[in-house]
Amino acid sequence: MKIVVVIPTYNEVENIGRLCDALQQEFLQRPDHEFHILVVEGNSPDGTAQVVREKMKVYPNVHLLMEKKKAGLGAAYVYGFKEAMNSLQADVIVEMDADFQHDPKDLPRLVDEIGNGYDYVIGSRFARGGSIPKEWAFKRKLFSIGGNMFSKFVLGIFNVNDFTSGFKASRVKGFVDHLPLDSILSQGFAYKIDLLFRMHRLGAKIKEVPIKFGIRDRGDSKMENNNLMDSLRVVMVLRYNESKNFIRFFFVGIVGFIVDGGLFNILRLTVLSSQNSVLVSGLVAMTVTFILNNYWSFGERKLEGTKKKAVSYVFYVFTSMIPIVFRSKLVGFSVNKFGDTALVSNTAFIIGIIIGLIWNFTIYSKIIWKDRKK
Ligand SMILES: Nc1nc2c(ncn2[C@@H]2O[C@H](COP(=O)(O)OP(=O)(O)OP(=O)(O)O)[C@@H](O)[C@H]2O)c(=O)[nH]1
Ligand SMILES: [Mg+2]
Repeated sequence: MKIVVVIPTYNEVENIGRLCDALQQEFLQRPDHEFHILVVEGNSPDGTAQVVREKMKVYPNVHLLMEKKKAGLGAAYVYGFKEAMNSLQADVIVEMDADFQHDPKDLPRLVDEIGNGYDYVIGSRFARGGSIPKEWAFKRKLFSIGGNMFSKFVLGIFNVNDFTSGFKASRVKGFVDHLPLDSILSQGFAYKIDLLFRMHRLGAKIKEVPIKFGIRDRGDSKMENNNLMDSLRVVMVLRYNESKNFIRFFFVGIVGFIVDGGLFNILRLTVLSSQNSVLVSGLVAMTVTFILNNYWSFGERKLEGTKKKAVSYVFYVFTSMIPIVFRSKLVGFSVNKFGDTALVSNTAFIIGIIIGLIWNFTIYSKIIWKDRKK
């Protein structure tokens, strides 16, 4: 396999040369693979690029990509990923820091797991056997551990413990080449959470390999103060995007309820009998929710064409009636079995509503407004 180790640098003059040397030693451990180093340089004023150029004379597998100016970690990686795929034709891309916090000796273990069939191998500080530096201030430890727990639960990815590790190996074919690199949610540190989430959604087989995350060897940290807030923002945006259809569907349901109830009473008090009012208001509410769902809740999967809309509408009305009939049967059954009390009938009613929500959302999102891109 062709493996490209992408290393972003900003003012790493004291580290990058030594890291290039150390990595070459590790490459020798896996002679079956072809290794390259791609340094993405943020136009450091300290002469980092010059050190890389010196190493390029010694090692033909070292490459330098110059950014016009420092634009953040996410931006540097996107630039590096594209170059690794397009110019270097990488099969595997490794992300790694320049400051020896990631031990070059761990590289073969990461690469081996790609060879074992995994698509996304994370050098994990929070897997059993991994660690963060004990020298870190309490606040940084807390943010790191807390942020990872938060990401795990909000994003619902339970087989990952380290969402912000910067030491990873990714398979290109079917995965990195499918990432929307031009629309990542953060130009900074939080790009990691976004890409991890997208790799997971692409169905990547993920493996965590424990690593001991060291302390920066030499030079100064480039950690941005807004990393934590930016990471929280990315997690929340990802969550919202995932749940957007459901949240909108839910609000459309409330609108439907208001239209149904309001119209029922208006008609009942004016032109129609109660029995007919309920039929008309029900149908109008269904039509309103169908239109709102089509243009808003599932707007990105809108139904096109009159025939398609008509057929879907009939199906919509039919399938949406099923939970209503079911709820009526459930209430009837419950009061017969447990007694006709307010508690029994309302509990059955609410259970019926919840089952109806799940039923309708499943039918709408999986059949009527099926996501054909997936
Ligand atoms: N090209 C580029 N590289 C960057 C940028 N920000 C950070 N880097 C590099 O990305 C890697 C990670 O940055 P670090 O400053 O080590 O961040 P960190 O590991 O979270 O923080 P420390 O524990 O303090 O080292 C290093 O190799 C940096 O030189 C950037 O904006 N552009
Ligand atoms: Mg570092």
